[in-house]
Amino acid sequence: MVPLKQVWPSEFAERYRQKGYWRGETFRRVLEARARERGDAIAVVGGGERWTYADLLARAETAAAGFLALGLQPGDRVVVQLPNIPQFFAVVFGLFRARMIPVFALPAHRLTEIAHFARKAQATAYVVAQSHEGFDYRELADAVKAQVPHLRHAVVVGEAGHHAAFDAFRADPALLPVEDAAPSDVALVQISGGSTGLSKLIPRTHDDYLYSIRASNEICGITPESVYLASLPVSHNFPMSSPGVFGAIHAGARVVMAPAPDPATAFPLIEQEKVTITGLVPPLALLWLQAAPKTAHDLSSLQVLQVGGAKFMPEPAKRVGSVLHCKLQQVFGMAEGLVNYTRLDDPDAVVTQTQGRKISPDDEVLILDDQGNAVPDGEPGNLLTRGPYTIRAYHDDPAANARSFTEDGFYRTGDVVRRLPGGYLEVMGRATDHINRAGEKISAEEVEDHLLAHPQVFDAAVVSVPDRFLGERSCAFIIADGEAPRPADIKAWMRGRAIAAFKIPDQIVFVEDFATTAVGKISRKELRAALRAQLLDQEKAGA
Ligand code: AMP
Ligand code: DBH
Repeated sequence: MVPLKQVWPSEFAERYRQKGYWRGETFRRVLEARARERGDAIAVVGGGERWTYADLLARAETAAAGFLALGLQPGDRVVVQLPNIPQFFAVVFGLFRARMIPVFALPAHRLTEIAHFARKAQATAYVVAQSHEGFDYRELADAVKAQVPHLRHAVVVGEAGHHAAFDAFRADPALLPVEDAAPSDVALVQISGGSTGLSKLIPRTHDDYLYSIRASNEICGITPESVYLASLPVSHNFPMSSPGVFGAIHAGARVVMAPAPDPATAFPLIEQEKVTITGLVPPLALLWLQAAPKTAHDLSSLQVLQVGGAKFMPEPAKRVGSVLHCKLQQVFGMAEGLVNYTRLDDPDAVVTQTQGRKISPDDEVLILDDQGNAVPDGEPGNLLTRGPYTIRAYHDDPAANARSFTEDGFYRTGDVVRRLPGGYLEVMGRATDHINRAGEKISAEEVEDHLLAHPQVFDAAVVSVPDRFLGERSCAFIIADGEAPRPADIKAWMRGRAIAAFKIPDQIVFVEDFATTAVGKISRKELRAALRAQLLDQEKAGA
């Protein structure tokens, strides 16, 4: 079994500890401390439930006992795929209490992705909600168990059917481990959007993740009086940790779980719960800007709207203040680590035109040309980084690690940025071929690989195309093998591959050949670029 770890060279680890970034905190101790200090304060609201910090601790301990009673062991990995419901926190803090490691999947993931995460993490259990947005996760759990033999247990929040019922877990203090995890242990596993091939696993330690959360709280002004609305799916790194729901819990503040991020769901919650801060991806921010002037709901409690995950354009950015009567904060982060924020007291021009600056004085940021030389300030270049909360390696993936990390431990983000005065970054684009569809990262290669499995597909290239609403959409160029199927049939067939719906191409264009590749020496990367340029030219000519 490949051990799950994340290690910084000792001279770095020592420095990060000595500077007080890594404080020896663990998630278990954070919750225990909050329950001691603020036991009666409301921690989590959602789905008709209101849990105090004392309730949350008790529920986490019950969950921990339940997982252990199933026969799971400390150190086990557990794939967690839950929508924004309060039980998310009972499950996750329960796993922390039992010294088990959550692997976070998004609600949109399906069999292909879940089986991949479960295999890669050698997970022994899978936690789902009975259903969400019309999809039955219990059936998915059956399918995952059938494919992944070491995944022995599925635990269901709600009606469990023949699976283990989370609601039937019983407290049993005798089962709980006495010893806590070490702060340098892996606390949880995030999933990378993945620029090449399948998603990679990102192991984050208590030390590094809690540092990024604590520092984010300071930058974002989170206090015990804050109310954070989880609008985006909480399993995503942004609403989880920048500062997100864990930031709120670290501060002893309140988390409100929105079952969906649309204005019709979120606005009443903002009014009822006096929400002070939330985070959105740009397309949702556009929807909120459209809906806010017409709403009857009182949004005046909202102090900060964070926007991140994909580039927020300056024009809509300028409207946030006057339309939503709150501050905009741009957030440019990645599950691998580095997070940049505009600061709450920055001038408007900085907030609307940059994606912020790094959290930590010890975040090392390099902007290099393709030869590896530093570019002058103001010029675009490839962003590389290392620091006290940026990973040094993906889990069990030597090929990806060789590609993604330099020998001296810098992570190649794949983003093209330029440095502005004060160390602020502007995201200009990216060097890799993933598609950033409304903040969901899609690997072109992964989608091409699915398309190539279709009997009538001879070759396929998937590219990103600018989209007014999504920011980017995906377009698949396909050379048919014989008669071309209808695009709708290709899409229906893709759905049958049991993958997240956001990976199904938005647009499908059949072509006779990839003319530019006739010589066969051009790279797929150049092919994608050529096809993309061709499409944009055609659209321009047609417009
Ligand atoms: P992931 O590695 O899947 O966590 O996705 C992180 C990537 O999302 C970054 O490397 C950027 O490409 C993109 N991203 C995140 N936030 C922003 C932002 N505010 N502006 C532009 N791109 C962003
Ligand atoms: O897109 C991201 O992955 C992201 C965006 C903003 C992120 O991981 C984060 C903040 O922490």
